[in-house]
Amino acid sequence: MAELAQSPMTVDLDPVQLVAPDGTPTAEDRYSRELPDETLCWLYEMMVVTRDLDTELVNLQRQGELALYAPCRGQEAAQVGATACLRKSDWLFPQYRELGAFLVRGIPASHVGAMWRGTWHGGLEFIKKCCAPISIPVGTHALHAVGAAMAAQRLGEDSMTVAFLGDGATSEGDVHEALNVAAVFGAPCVFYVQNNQWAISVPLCRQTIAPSIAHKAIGYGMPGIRVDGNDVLACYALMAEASARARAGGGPTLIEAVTYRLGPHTTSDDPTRYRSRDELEHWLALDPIPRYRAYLEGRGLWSERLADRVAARSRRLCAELRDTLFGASDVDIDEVFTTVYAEMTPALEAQRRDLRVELGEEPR
Ligand SMILES: Cc1ncc(C[n+]2csc(CCOP(=O)(O)OP(=O)(O)O)c2C)c(N)n1
Ligand SMILES: [Mg+2]
Repeated sequence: MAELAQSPMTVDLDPVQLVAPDGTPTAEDRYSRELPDETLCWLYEMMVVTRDLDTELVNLQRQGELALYAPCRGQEAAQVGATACLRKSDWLFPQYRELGAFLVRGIPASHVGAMWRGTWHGGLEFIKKCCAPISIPVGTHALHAVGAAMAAQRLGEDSMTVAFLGDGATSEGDVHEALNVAAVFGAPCVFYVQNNQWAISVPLCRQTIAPSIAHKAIGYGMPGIRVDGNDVLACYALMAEASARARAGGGPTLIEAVTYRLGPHTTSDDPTRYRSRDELEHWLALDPIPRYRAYLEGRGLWSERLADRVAARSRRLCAELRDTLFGASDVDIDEVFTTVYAEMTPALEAQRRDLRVELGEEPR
């Protein structure tokens, strides 16, 4: 069990940045940018593919094919970087906006689509891909991530868990409890907060008046660090460090990835009602994809051939997404009732009958 934190903890307000917005390497020398060339190109590929599939999912919603969708445009670096450095046995506990993390983990976009279409209420290949179902109730999954981390600890496994949280989620009681218990028991869990500046229409300044979200780590007695969430290599490096610490028994870390949601909260939202054009312009100039492309160009790794290959893969994956979604059979509505308990309760039985009557499958 953890001792009381002895050394005074500090959190730097300046986010760690390895690649400047113009694509040049920064002077930061505490973390490495050195990855194999193919990994550097793969990170680019995953960010572009994430953006293209995200756009396709928005379009599918606009065409009436999905009930709702929460786009991740602008957060590709934060999601791809933080997931790409993990092992496949590390568990992901997503909020609901983590398309980039799912794709890096090898979960097809059609699984995400089926969830938002309402034709599948299962997880995202839960066990096979070590990925929990998305959590619409904000922040509740932070507790699950800590519980799973503590289970791994007790089983003597060397896996760790990641709780993907938003800035808004940090105001939830569940997240406080998760952070505290993780610190006390040294749980191998990383709390990865994508601070995208907004929780629907509530700005960060109405969420907290702490110097930063990462500063809250001090109160829990765990390391807290801010990273430029639009810098894929910085997100990779910080998660690599925090996950290695967790696996080695060094306990949890709170990472605040400073980023921006370029699109609406969900397809039901109109962000022009609550944020300014100037703010959007500011963040558009910090778009993670052109920045990383410029970095690859500087290293002689970007080529038209790479761009063409990535575009072709995106097109193929978008077509696959549409074909799989449209080709799927209708959902078996019984599953909603039969998969809750080992034996159905009388209340569920009654609800099932009501629904069947409403659908005209049983007489009134
Ligand atoms: C417990 C709970 N309270 C409120 C909501 C409504 N709600 C849905 S998303 C959201 C904002 C969450 O913001 P944040 O954690 O910053 O994540 P983001 O959407 O920005 O990725 C709210 C308040 C909810 N789903 N669950
Ligand atoms: Mg947010």
